[in-house]
Amino acid sequence: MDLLSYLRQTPCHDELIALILYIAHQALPIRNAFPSNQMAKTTKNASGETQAAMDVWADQHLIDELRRTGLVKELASEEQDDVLFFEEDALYSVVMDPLDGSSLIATNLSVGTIIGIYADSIYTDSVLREELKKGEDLVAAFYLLYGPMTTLVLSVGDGVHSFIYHEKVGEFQLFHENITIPDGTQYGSGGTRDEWIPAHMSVLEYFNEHHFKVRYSGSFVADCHQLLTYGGIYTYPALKKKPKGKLRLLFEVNPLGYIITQAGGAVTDGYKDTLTIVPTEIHEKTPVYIGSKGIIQDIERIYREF
Ligand code: AFP
Repeated sequence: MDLLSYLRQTPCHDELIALILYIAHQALPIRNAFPSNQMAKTTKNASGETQAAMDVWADQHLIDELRRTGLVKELASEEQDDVLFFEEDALYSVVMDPLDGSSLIATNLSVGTIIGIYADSIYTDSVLREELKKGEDLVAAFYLLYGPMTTLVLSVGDGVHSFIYHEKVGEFQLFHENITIPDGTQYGSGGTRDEWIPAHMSVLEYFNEHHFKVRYSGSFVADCHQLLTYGGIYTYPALKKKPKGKLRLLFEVNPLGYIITQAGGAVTDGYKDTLTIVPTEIHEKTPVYIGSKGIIQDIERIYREF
């Protein structure tokens, strides 16, 4: 079954279907742009990080394409300082990390594009534009993973399904239906030992006691993707000097949190489900533990002791 046939079986509005398909089909131009965009840039993004040429290329490409569709009301990108306002009457708004895992571009390891879609606006009130929506308000989230295969993993609120791009037919075909995340015994942690807070050290002790092995690539989207197969945990915790960690709530943690939760997993900042956080600004960061539900429950129990 191809992506369009799958989406037509869901209650998704026609405009949402068109938007998902349109973004999905940007996978090919993005993939094709890697060879000529290998160098690092001197520019910095809204979080103060040096951008890779591919970050800038993918960001501009998706901005231009999404503006052109007429299907997007507001677009917030990890690479842009502010929300972009497109079509006032459009039914959906998009949050995106155009290229996640940019430090891996030069190594040819897997990176991806992360997309979250809200009905109407990114804000709870599209006129006042004061309060931003929570992750649990997303109506769809998906990512494109540029690995040995081009994979799309999607949830529109009815479980998680993966699709593989078949170049000969120019279509995404269903690969795995109703993916559920197993328990697993692997973890990957961002940050360094000297930066970790005591609660996180206790979590790592728990991983050691349970004989977890390490899997951490430097690409959040790729590491979450392997969680869907093997289970376990990805974490970028609060650090001593960075209490909110590194990952962006709107662009990274919420879309992946939505997908992993739909697959029967869970996501937490150590104390609460990050999908319930009301963001105070678009580039807000949050500590994150994401993956198998039982392990997340144990992690929250460990955090309650601190
Ligand atoms: P970007 O490539 O979008 O900047 O994201 C990179 C990232 O947020 C996430 O994908 C990685 O897991 C994490 O950073 C890696 O950070 P470290 O290099 O500090 O381990």
